[in-house]
Amino acid sequence: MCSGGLRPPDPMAKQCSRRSESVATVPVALTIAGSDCSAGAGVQADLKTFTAFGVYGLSAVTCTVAEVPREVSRIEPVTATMVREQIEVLFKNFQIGAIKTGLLCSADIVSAVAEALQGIKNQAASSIPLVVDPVIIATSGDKLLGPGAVEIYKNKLFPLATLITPNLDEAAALLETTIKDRKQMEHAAKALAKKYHVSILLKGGHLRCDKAIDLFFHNGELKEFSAPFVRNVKTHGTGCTYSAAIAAGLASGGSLEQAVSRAKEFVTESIKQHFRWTSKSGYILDALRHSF
Ligand code: PXL
Repeated sequence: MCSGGLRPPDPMAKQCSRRSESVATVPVALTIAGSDCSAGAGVQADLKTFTAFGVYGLSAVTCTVAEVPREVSRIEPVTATMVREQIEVLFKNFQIGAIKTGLLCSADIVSAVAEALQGIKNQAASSIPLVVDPVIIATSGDKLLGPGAVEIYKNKLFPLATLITPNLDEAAALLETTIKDRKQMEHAAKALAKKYHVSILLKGGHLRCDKAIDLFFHNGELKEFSAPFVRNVKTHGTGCTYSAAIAAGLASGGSLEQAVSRAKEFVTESIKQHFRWTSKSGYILDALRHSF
């Protein structure tokens, strides 16, 4: 039976109009990194961080890592062609405000990422900030990067970076030296900035003093970011979280210094408020709580 013009209001129509009124545009950031199945590091940590900053996170996965916080059991790379395709399809479609790289796994993948980002840079009117976290060794001590990859970082990826965020071991490996105290940290941060013409955030957490001291060398000036060292937390993924938080700050339009400062607060809080479980074999499993 046809009821003519006396149809009841369509509830879906109301919902749709309400939805379209509240459509929001948020900043977008991209992580190019590995997948950590225990979700404390890698792409999983990065996406949680982007979300905590109110940034929409995209990901290009470089490898799959089977691991738990204290042990890496297996790493398998994605093909370099597939990594490149993920990056290119995302750039063709999204307005990406900042990029970070994490674990890139092999020399071939570092090279593919650098070539893809160089191609995008050549096409774009302005360059997109790039934070490079040069992940070489896991917190557990496991080697994460294949042979020859460090050379490709130096020659192809660092020249595209806005900021490089090594920890002490990574900076020491890049400079082929050792870094044991605050003074040597300062030398290393300046030496890396000079060598690669880029800003440096050297993370000193591994010095294990009362404070977690990071040195930021930017535009010829050295600035210290420090926070009380949080003891007895056996977590991993702090480096991933830190660089993702910086990328989120940059995607949101902040300056590099503002982004680093806020990221340091975020990492410190995320460690302080960590989660804890006991594994089936009796080990403690800690994980960052990605929040302010
Ligand atoms: O924390 C370094 C790191 C980065 N990326 C992935 C990892 C790890 C540590 O294990 O698995 C994917």
